[in-house]
Amino acid sequence: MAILPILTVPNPVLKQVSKPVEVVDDALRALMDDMLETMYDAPGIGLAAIQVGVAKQVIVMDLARENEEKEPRFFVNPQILSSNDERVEGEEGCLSVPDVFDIVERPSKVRLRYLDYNGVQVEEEAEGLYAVCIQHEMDHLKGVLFIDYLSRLKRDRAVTRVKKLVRG
Ligand code: GNR
Ligand code: NI
Repeated sequence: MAILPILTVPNPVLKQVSKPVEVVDDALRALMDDMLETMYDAPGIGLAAIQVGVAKQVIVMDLARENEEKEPRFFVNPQILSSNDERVEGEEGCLSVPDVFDIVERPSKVRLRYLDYNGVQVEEEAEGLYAVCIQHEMDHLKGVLFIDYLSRLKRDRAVTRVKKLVRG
């Protein structure tokens, strides 16, 4: 297991579109294990492979609170089958845009299909924080960041702030 460096804006790699995974094998599980360790270390509740520079459709997530038992989730080649017409506003942050938080509006529920850690296909409904997080992560797979939904002024300010933060 290893903690991998997390890319931050304005790294152009974050804009890349991730490719579907062909097989869920031990090499992919090793990547997912490293991503999970990296996410816990950050700490964050989700991480897409592109955030560690790998353009594959892979996401890890754990929505358990600090005092709860860990509940790691793994998503390979996730698809949104349908989403609710209802929209909810939630405050989002991103490990690739550290220290920036803002409100994003998204569908309140989504129906998902993905392969799990063992390559088994799963279909399920996500709502609440799960729905917000999976949509945030799936945006990463398309090269989209939550700041892309903000005004240009807010986005530019966010990038400037992160550049300064990262330089120290
Ligand atoms: O840790 C994270 N928290 C978070 C909070 C609200 C909405 C989405 C997220 S995901 C984020 C980690 C991250 O950047 N994943 O891509
Ligand atoms: Ni993110």
